[in-house]
Amino acid sequence: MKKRVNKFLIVVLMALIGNVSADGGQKENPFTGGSLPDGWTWKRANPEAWRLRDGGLEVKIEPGNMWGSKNDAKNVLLIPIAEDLQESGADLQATFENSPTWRWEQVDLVWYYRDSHMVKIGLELVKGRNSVVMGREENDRTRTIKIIPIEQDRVTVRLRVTAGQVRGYYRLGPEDNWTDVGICEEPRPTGGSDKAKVSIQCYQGDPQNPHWARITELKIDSVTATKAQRDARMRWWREGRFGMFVHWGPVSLKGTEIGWSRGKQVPTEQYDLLYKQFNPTEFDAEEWVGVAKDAGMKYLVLTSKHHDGFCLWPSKYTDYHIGNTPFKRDVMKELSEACRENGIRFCTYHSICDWYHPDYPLGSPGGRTVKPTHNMPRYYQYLKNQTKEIVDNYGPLGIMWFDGEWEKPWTREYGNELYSYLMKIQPNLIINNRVSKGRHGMAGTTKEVHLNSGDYDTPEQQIGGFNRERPWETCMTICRQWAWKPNDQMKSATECIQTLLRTVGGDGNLLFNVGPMPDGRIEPRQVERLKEMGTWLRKYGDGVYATRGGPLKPGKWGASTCRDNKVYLYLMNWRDDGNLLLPGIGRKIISYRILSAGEVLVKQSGDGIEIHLQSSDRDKIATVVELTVDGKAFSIDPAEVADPTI
Ligand code: FHN
Repeated sequence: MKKRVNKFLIVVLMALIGNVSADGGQKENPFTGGSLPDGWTWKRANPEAWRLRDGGLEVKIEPGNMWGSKNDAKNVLLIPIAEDLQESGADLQATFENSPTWRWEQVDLVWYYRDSHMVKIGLELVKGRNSVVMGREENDRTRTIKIIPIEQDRVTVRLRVTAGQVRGYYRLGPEDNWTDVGICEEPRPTGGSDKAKVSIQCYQGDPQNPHWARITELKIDSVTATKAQRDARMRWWREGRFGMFVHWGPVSLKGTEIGWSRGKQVPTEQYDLLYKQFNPTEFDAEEWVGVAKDAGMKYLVLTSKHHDGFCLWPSKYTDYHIGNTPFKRDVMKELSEACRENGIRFCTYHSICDWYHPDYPLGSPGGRTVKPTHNMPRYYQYLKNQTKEIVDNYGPLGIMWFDGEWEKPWTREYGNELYSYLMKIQPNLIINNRVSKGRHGMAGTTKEVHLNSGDYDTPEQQIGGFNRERPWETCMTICRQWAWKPNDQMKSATECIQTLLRTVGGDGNLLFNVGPMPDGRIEPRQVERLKEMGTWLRKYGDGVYATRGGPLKPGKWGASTCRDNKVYLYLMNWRDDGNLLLPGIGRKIISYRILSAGEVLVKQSGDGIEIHLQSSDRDKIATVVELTVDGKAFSIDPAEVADPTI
C-alpha cells in the first residue's frame, strides 16, 4: 500500500534546472548555490520554513489556502519565465512525494498569473486518499478539473501550456507513459499586463503536525519554437517577399471557379467526373517555375487539394487524384523537383474543408448540404494522413498554406493539433494562420494569437495593414478568378507592381495567383504580365527583397522599405506642383540617389523631406529614390504620409 514516507521528509527541489537556456527554459538545478536564482521570489515568505540543502529547496507545508479567495498560504514560490516562453508555450514538470494526513493538504505545480488566476496540478489528500488533483481558478472562482486517487505517495505531474490551453498529465514512474488528467483555457487576467509565472505551492498543512512534501525534477521547457527561433525559421520567407500562387485542377476544363462552382455553374455529378477528362499534356513544370523566376518570385504555392477534394498527387488515401486521370503524371513531384532545381521554395495549399470526401460533414459551400454518413474524426485522420504524405513525398516544403477552415466542423483544437503534428514532422515548415480558427475573414488577421496556431496572417484580395510585429502575406489574383477563366479581367502591370510595393512597404509578402489552363499552360498574357513585373524588379527591386517595411507607411503617395542605413522610397503620386513633402525621419540623410532615370532633388529640413522631380523624369509605375541615412533605418519610427493628391 502506501509507502510510508518519513514525516519530516523535506521539500527537496532537486530541480534539474539552472542556467536559463536559449529558449527561456530552465535546464539545470538552480539550487546548488547558497541562494535562490535572481528573480525567484516568495510570496508571504516564512524564512523559518524554507532553506537550501543538498542541491535542493526545503519548504514546510503550513496552514493557509490558495484555493478560492483566502489566498493566505505561506511560501508561495514564484518563478519568472522568459518572454519567449510566454509566447512559444511552456512545458513544466515536477515530482512530488508526500504522505498527507490533513484534509486537502497539498503540494502543487502551478501555472500562475495571480493568486486569483491560476491552474494547478498536484498531490492532495482528498476523502482520505492521496490523489492527483487538477484545478483552475479565475477571479477566485474555482473549478476542479479532475481528481485521480493514486496508490502511491510519489508522482510526477506536468502542465503543458500552448495556444492558450493548459493540459495536465501525470505519471507514476519515469518509464511510465503520461496519463491525461485534463485540459482548460488559460485564466489570463483581462486588462492586466500580467505575465505568467511558474509557482510551487504547498498549503492546507496540519497546524499541529506539519509535513514536508518532497519535490524533485522541476523542469521548465519551451513547447514550441520561441520568437527568435520562429524568426529564424521564417527568414527565407520574409526576405523572399514575393511568391506565386497556383490554383489548378480539372475544373479548369470548365473555366469556372475551383470548388465554388461545384453544384452551382457546374452540376456536382458533372464536376466530380471532370477528372476523367483532365489531360493537361502541355504541362511543363520547368516552364511554370521559369515564369515564377522571371517574375522575381521566390516561392510557389500549388493547390494540392482545394475544397473540391481533388488531389494533384497520386495519394494512397483516395482514388480522386491526378494518377487516375488520362494525364496520370504526378504534377507535385515534377513541380517540387523543378522548384528545387531552380532555387524556388516548393509550397502547397491544402483545403481543410472538402466538399467531396464522404467523411467531411458538409457537401457544398456554406454547408447547404450535409453528407448522410459523415465522420469528422475519421476525416481529420485523412487530413493528417494526406498532409504527412505530402511532406514525406514532396518535402521539405517551404509552406503548408491551409484554407477552408471557416466551416463549423473544423475546430481550434483540430487546428492547433494539426499545426503541432506537422511541425514535429518538419520542424522548419511555415504554416499560415488558416490552420486554426482565429482568422478575421478577408482581413486575414488573427484573433487571440495566443489561442490559435499559425505563423502568419493572410489578408486576401487586399493589401494588409502596416505591421512589423506579426508576419503577414497578402494573397491576390492576377485576374479576378483564382482558377483559370477565359477572358478574365487581368490587372495592369502598374497595378501588379504597385500592389507588390505597397505590400512590402507594409512589411508583408505578396502571394500572387495564376490559374493555369486545362492544357497545362499558364495563359500567355498572364506570363507576359509576370515578365513585366520581373523586368521592373530587376531594375528597381533592390529595395523589395530582404528589406523591412517602412519607415514611411504605404499610401497613395507610394511606399518605402529599409535595410541597414538605406531607405528606399517608391514614389507613385505627386502634388500638382510636382513636388512631394514627406514627414521627418529623425535621421540625417547623408546621401541620396534616384534608381530610375532623371535628376531628383531631396531637401531635408525641420519640416520634413522635400522631393523635387521633373514630371518627365517620373517612372509611371514608381520612381525609386534611395536615401542613405546616418544610422539603422529600421529604428526610425514609422510614420504616415499625407495624401499628396489632396
Ligand atoms: O475559397 C478559397 C478560394 O478559392 C481561394 O483558394 C482563396 C485563396 O486564399 N481562399 C478561399 C477564399 O477565401
